[in-house]
Amino acid sequence: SSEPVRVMVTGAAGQIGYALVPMIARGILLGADQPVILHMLDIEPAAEALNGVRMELVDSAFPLLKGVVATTNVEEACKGVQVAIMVGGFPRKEGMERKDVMTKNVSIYKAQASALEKFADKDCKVVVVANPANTNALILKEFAPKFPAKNITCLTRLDHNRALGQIAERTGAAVSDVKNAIIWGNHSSSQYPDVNHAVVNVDGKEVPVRELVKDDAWLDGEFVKTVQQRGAAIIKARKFSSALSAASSVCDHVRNWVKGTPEGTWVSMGVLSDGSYGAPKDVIYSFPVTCKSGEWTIVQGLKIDDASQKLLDITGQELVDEKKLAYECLKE
Ligand code: NAX
Repeated sequence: SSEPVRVMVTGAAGQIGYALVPMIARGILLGADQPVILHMLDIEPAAEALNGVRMELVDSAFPLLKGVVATTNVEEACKGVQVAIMVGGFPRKEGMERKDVMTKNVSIYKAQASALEKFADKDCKVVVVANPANTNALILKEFAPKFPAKNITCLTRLDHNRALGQIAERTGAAVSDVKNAIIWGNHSSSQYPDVNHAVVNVDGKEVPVRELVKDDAWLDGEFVKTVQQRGAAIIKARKFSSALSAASSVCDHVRNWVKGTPEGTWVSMGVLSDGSYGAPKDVIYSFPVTCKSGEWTIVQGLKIDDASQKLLDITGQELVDEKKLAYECLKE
């Protein structure tokens, strides 16, 4: 069988970590025939909990799991990793301003950028989950200049999957028959979940979602809001933020990136913007992408109507503002 792939999960003692590491060890991330070695990082106050997760991984006797590194040392955690899933961060607590969260997290990502650059595999693929996900990813890119910029992405696949799920519920289709929704921009409530190119497979024929649903007011209104606000709805219902859906979407993101997307299907990923569709350059912006041979490519040539373009611009501007704020935070 093939050599094990080293996969790092930061914040591994947290909620998403607890849902994610067993998925990785079961082959959901890289395939049922790909052995893995897990590198789990967390901070000192969570060291005991992290060791508990390590013990449970041992107890699960996962056949694909060839080793576990559980550490609070970021350099040790990064050593030789080929996939880095950055979940670790400082959560927003009640009463905290956006700027306070930003200050805490961008300094974490600045520090981890150097460790990744020095110790990770030269072609390591990185996905940032921790919020503000796009801007944390941008900070990683900026402070790891020797790292290939195309290898640094952020997770908007959960939002993408939420959009597919909503369309499936509304149309009664199986979610596996729904594809090509798009999440544009920031993983925040300014994101634009766009169904204008989404299709549903009905008896072997791809039918545009708009034709099938026949309710533009719902598609442009409640659907968009539901996807944008789904995170908050989960917190309200569960008293904790999304964890299993976030973990599952991380696996979808990395698996499609490494193993490719099916012909005719695209997915949403936060990637370094080249200005496609009028998005601001040099921010991490969520686009529709296809993946092949371990590389993502932004889907080109989609027709964007005026109303949509305005929404693409708004979420883009928010990313420009966040970038500016991040640099102000780093100066302080
Ligand atoms: P938790 O607070 O349960 O876990 C975070 C873990 O990170 C903790 O164990 C903490 O000790 C650790 N940590 C803090 N600083 C660290 C550092 N410097 N190095 C390594 N580890 C560190 O949060 P959880 O619910 O797991 O969520 C994790 C992050 O994902 C949050 O920032 C959250 O906002 C973000 N999310 C992003 C989503 C996305 O789609 N992009 C969706 C889910 C989630 O809300």
